[in-house]
Amino acid sequence: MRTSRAVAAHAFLSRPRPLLIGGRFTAAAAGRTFTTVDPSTGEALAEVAHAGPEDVEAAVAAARAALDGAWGRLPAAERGRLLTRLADLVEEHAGELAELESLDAGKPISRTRTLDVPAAAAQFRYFGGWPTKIEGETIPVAVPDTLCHTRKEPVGVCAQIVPWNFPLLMASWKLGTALAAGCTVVLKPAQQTPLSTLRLAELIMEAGFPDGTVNVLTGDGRTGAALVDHPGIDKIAFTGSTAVGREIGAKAGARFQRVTLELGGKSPNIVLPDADLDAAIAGAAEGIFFNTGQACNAASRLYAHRDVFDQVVEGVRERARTARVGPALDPATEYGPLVSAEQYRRVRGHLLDGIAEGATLRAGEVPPAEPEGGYFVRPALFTDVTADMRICRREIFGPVLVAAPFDTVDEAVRLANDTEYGLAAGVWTRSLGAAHAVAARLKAGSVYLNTWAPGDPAAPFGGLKASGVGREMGRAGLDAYLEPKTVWTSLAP
Ligand code: TXE
Repeated sequence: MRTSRAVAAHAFLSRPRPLLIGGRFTAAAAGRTFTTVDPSTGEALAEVAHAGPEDVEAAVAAARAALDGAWGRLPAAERGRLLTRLADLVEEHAGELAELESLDAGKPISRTRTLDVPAAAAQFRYFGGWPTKIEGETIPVAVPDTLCHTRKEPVGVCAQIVPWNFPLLMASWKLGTALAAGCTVVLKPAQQTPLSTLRLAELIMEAGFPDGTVNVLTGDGRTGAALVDHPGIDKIAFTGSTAVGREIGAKAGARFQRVTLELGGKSPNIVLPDADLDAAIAGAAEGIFFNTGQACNAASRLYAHRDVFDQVVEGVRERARTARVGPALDPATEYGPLVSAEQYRRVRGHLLDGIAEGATLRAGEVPPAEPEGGYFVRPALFTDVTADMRICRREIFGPVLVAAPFDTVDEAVRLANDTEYGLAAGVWTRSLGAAHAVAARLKAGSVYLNTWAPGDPAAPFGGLKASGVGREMGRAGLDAYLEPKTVWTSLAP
């Protein structure tokens, strides 16, 4: 077991990690476990319970019992208090959570300390304010002697399936919203990165949430599929690949389950000729290389006006060349390894694809066929690309940028929108008018003007087309966990 330098996380890593079902930490019914690995070294980190169908059954039953019982009866103010308490606990244990996240996901400690963990706490704090503000409406109906009003009720038992690129943050996005709405949850972290969520599960119980309100099942896609297929699930919230999202969306549609899907992207970043080029270059590089490119809203396609193209490419190339790639626990590391050997092979395959298609690799390199220790891939940049190349169309989910010039704004907008995805898009320009005119024409759930990917729990996030269905965070995210019920009352004398 590799625990060196992870001081705060040491105790947590030294024991096998159980499931959370109905308020009890328990081994999987069938006794199965799996190993989670440190992507910075390729070495084993911890043994984790692998939930099977019996565990899914027990967790869904526990979530239903909590919904119909102690959790369902809590006043809204109490739900808010528990969420706020959880935010406090996440902050109190920030050092340990950051270490666990860095070890398990390969995310640089400088980022998990300043971004992932504080942002997770902020989710719970923001959503802790919502329960007492969830109000129905009085409807001015034309029916005589009649009162018509709506109640906003929780959707019910929710299956929440999260990926490995922001394990703690994605869990907190999903949990904060569901719990604020009064739902109960069975949460499944990704098999690559279960540890921070399992520590969060302990904090949830410490905060005082009633047994069964949140259940955590660790396991792989089979565990996720068993959860999705359980008839006791009222809503599914999924973040992951478009392929699995399509499958889940079809199943949910057939059963009339509520569903939100946050899927892949191939987001365009447009640099107009009047842009502040230093800012645009820094934003373009960080937009794709952040989290080693493993972000659904990564700025993976760069379109720069022909007049500034060479300068922008040179700036990004220099940034890629000097980027500090290293182990996650090294405080100097800017970009860590990819999350798994599988992701390493996938990204390597995309790099080979780009070269075979005739693109020019201007920065980065094809790593060895098999990882030597950690799963490191240096930031890469392709030019001489055409829109039909696979590296321009497929989500790579690694630190690989494709860059192409354009001559007119119309051409930039056409190139930007020429994708099956629609998650995010960016524009860099000093002209406020041009920024907003282009933003209005971009088919994306989020548009960033002279910035890339700021976020806030109050701001909705989600995609169009193959990037998903629905929004998370903010009021729009909360609405996805609420059902309006229309109540008619006769006031006839
Ligand atoms: O995703 P999966 P993978 C993209 C990215 C990446 C690719 C593959 O392009 O290279 O997907 O990653 C669970 N029913 N994104 O294979 O399989 C799984 O256990 C129910 C984009 O890791 O979709 C995990 O918890 N659940 C993305 C979660 O789904 C299933 C983030 C995601 O795994 C399941 C991650 C099934 N049949 C990958 N199969 C983003 N939008 O940010 C798997 N799972």
